[in-house]
This record gives sequence, structure tokens and C-alpha cells, in this order.
Amino acid sequence: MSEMIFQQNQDRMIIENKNFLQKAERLLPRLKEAIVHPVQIVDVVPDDEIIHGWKTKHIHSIEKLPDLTLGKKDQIILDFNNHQVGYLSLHIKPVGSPPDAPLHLKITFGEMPVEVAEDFSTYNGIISSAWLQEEFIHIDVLPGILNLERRYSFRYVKIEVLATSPKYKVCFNNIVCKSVSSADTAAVSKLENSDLLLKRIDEVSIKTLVDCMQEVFEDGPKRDRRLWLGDLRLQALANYATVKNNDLVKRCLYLFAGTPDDKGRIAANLFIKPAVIADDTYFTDYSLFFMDTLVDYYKETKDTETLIELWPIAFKQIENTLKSLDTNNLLKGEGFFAFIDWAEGLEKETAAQGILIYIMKKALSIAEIVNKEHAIFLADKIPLLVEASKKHLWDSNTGLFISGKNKQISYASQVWMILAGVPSTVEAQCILRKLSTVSAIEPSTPYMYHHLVEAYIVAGEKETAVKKIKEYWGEMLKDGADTFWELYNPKDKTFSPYGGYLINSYCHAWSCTPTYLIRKYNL
Ligand code: RAM
Repeated sequence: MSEMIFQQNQDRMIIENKNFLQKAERLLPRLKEAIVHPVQIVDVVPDDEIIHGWKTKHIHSIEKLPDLTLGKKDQIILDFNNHQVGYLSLHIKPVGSPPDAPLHLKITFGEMPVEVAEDFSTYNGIISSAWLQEEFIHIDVLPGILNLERRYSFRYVKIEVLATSPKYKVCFNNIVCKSVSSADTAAVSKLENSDLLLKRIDEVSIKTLVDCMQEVFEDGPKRDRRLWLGDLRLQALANYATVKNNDLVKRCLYLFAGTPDDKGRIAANLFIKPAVIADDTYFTDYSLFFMDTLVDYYKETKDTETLIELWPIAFKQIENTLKSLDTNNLLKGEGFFAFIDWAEGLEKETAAQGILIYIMKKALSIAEIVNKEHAIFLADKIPLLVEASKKHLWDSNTGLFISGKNKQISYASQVWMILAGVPSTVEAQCILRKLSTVSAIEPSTPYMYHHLVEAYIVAGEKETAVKKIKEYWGEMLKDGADTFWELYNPKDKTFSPYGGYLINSYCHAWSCTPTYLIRKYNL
């Protein structure tokens, strides 16, 4: 289980920018709805060869089913054939004598077979079990229609009858899901690519993005169902390459810009209801990514007004981070708290330094348009940080970047230094080649894997980039992904930083980037 517990910052004060929040409110999207029906009844059966040890087995197709009548202790598992985000409703009729006791039901939702196979009481991890998707319901009046108020994220629905009475059973019909998303899939252009695996990866990436696009870009519709800045940055890129709902990116930028704290810091994530609330978690890397997301948004839309309005708060994140540099121009220990990846034991200083340089260069790419002094400042400062990285973080013995007191070698350090352009293209190629021959801390999320693929592209190694996408996201497909996952370690498919794979999210925004990579770089 990960030792990373997000810091609490309960003493901070939020300085709301009402104007920005109103702008965000005006950009609230209307959700598009679709009615979806289950297609078959399945069972889940153990199989050691399959991820998490469970696979589904076809029992009946829905049309061929005589009826769905269940008594006490009976259960069925419905398969909706693909991932859904939405609201379940079902009609329930009593069969037999008039119901002389309430109906007690348990309904469990699963993105993956394991969630409708294993008992949720076995989960004992560090984040709340309340995320596990199950409902216990009493129904007093029958016949009736059960409309579940909570939105769920699932492919499978298990209905268990916990109790009726000896005198009656219940019959279910009209089981439907009202699926919701704010994405406009009509805008997606056809992918001209003859590689069938890449096509399928592209398709599932888009499905992942679409299912995470709600009133904001959510990180995952099962969990955390909220707006995280690190996820937003990547979703925005996939969005530009596909559904092009650029106003949703703009809305999310204004939401973050509308809720800084008294130090000008942008929170790592926001809760949207009952009102916009900045979480008391701050990550140096995520705050910096506000600038990246803004610059990408500007480059995509040429919306100068938004750029000019949000530039000061974006630049503030750079200024805040620069205060943490030591006398050698390095980000060191105490001064910052970065996420980077969920990889256990990862030393983050070098990756964070790389992110800072990457962001400053990105800001410099358009600073002239907005603020000439900032452009001069950045142009002066960036070489100092690059030099410091080469001098103190490069290990000439191994030919790799190192991080922390123990000179740790990780993918994250190399990747972010390459993305920051610290090594030359030829050096980057050598680093990536060497990396696969040494023992290094590996990526543990599709999020870090995305950056690894980008590093190969920056190093001019397109073929390896494609190979990596196929190996990683392709393997997820083989393991049964309908949408791409939050966590995936092909060497340990039970991996969860939270203490149990039941709580992992199996439709996760930061995993949707292959569509961007394939389309943007013509892979
Ligand atoms: C988790 C979520 C989210 C991510 C943070 C750092 O809570 O998966 O996507 O941005 O971690």
C-alpha cells in the first residue's frame, strides 16, 4: 500500500474570484442522455488466468429470458455490454400473494467482473469504502418503479433479493440505464489508421474520455468523480483531438482560477457541489500544470481574452514554486510536495525539477503575447535551472538522472528531464535505451506511462512509442478493458496504491491519452 497520504492544509484561506466563478457557471454544459438496456444475464466464475481471478459466463440473452422472477436469496447479474455512466431504473411487480412484507434488495454495480464477484467487506484500504458501488434498499409499496438517485459507473449490475416473504416473489422488467455525458461525439473525426489494435485503443480512449466528461472533466465517474488538475490537463489534450468541447476546458480553468488560497495557490482538485470548494490538497506539479493547460487551451482556441485573464494566476504558480528552489537552483525535499506518480518509494525531486523547467518553457512560448517582463524573466531563469539539473542531477557513471539522497534511478526522473528538454535528442535516446537495461522505479499508472510515451516521441523514437502504447494499453484491452483504468501494472495486475483493487477506478481520465498521442503524432 502506498505511503503517500495527501497533505492537509486546513489553515489556508480561500480567496474566491466571483467573476471567474460566474464565468465558469455560465459555461455549465447540458448533459446528453441515452437510454441503454442490458443485453445479457451473466454469472461470474473464478479463473486464475484472468485479471483479478474472475471472468463472466453467458447465461441468457435478455430477449430470450422467460421472465426475471426472483425470490429470497436469488440473484442475477445483468451485463450492459459496455461501460455506462448514468442512472438505473427498474420496474418491480410482486408475484404470488399480496406483499405482506417489504422487499429488501441489494444492488451492486461493477465496472469490472471482480466488483460483482467479491464481497466489498473484504476491502480494508486507505480510502473510503463508501466509493464501492452498492445500495441496500427497502421497498414498501409494490408494484412500483425503482429509480436510483445516485449516478453509477458500471457495465455489470448485480441484483440480490435479500428478503421478500414466504408468500411472494418479485418480477423485474424495464431495466434501463439513462446514460449521461457532456461530450459531443459527433465532432470526432474518423481515424485514418490501418492498424486494428491502434484503432481499438483509440476507440476505447475516446469512450474513457466521454464517460469522464460530465459537468466538469471528472477524473473517474466511479471515483473520485471530481475535477483534478493533473487529469484535466491530459483530458483537455484528448478533447482537442476528438470531441472538441473546448468550452468545458475553459469552464474548468475558470473554476480553478476562481478558488486560489491566500498564497495564490491553485488546489490539486475541486469539489463542485453544493458549491465550488477547493480541496485542501496542493501538489506543486498539479498547480504548475495550470499554466500548461492554459497555454494548450490558448494554442487550440486562440482565445486571447481567457489567456490574458488567467495568465497572472498561472504565472503565480511558477513564482510560488521558484521560492522553493535552494541556492543551487534545485527543488529540494521540504519546499514542495508533488504527486508525479503512484509508484511506491519514488523520489520526486528530479521529476519535479523537470516539470518546473517544462512549464517555464511552455509559458515562455507565449509569454511575449501577454507579459513581456515575464518573458524576459523566464528566458533568464530557465538556463539556470537547466544548468543546475545537468550539474547536480546527472550521474555520469550511469548516464542517467538520479533523484534524492540515495541517488534513485526512476523512469519518472528521466521522462520529465527529457520532456523538459534538459538532455539533447541524442542524449534522450541514450537515456531511454539505458533505462530499459537497469533496475529503475517503473511507472505504475497510465498517467506516468503517457509521459513515457511522450518522452519517446520527443526523442524521435516514434516506433518505440507505438510499441509502448500497444504493449501497455493493448494489454489492458486483453485484460478486458471497456474503458481504460486508473492503475495498471502489467507485472502486478492486482496493484492498487489504496490497499485493494476493488476500490480502483476502471474508467479513468488520465488513461484516455492514446487517442491524443495517435492522432496528434500520426502514430
Ligand atoms: C487520485 C485520482 C486522481 C489523481 C490523484 C492524484 O485520487 O486517481 O485521478 O489525479 O489521485
